[in-house]
Amino acid sequence: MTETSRTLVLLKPDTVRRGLVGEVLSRYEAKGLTVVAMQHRTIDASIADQHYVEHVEKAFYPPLRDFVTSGPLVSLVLEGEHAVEVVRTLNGATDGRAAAPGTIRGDLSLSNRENLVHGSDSSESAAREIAIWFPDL
Ligand code: RTP
Ligand code: MG
Repeated sequence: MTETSRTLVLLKPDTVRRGLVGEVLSRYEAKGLTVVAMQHRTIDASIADQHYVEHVEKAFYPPLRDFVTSGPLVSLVLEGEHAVEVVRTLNGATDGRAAAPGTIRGDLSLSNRENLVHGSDSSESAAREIAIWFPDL
């Protein structure tokens, strides 16, 4: 039997501002992943700090926090075969300037910070992040 898993994805404020929500979402759906939860919201710093707990002490965090709280974003849970790894592959490398063509960041971002999307980096991270964004799921 095929095993399915879930991952937490953010379409960050640059995706919403640039009108790329449909473009990015369609790539996940076209790949075969299923949207099982989705919300459009603007977060405050405390949610950002919880989500990015591994980064809060890093030098790049203050501008990252300003960015992710700068306007509405779309949070979603995607489900499918190897969802965590598949989303990371579709997203591409962190820095849009270095990300491979064909990936979301490689095709659509020129930034190391405003890189359009977030995807959980492990199944443990996915469980932790889904509990933050969708506590009722
Ligand atoms: P994400 O968590 O958003 O899926 O991205 P990632 O795993 O590829 O990257 P990560 O290392 O977890 O960094 C989280 C987000 O912080 C911003 N960032 N800025 N040096 C910098 O200025 C820098 N490094 C990372 C990016 O928005 C990155 O996605
Ligand atoms: Mg990460």
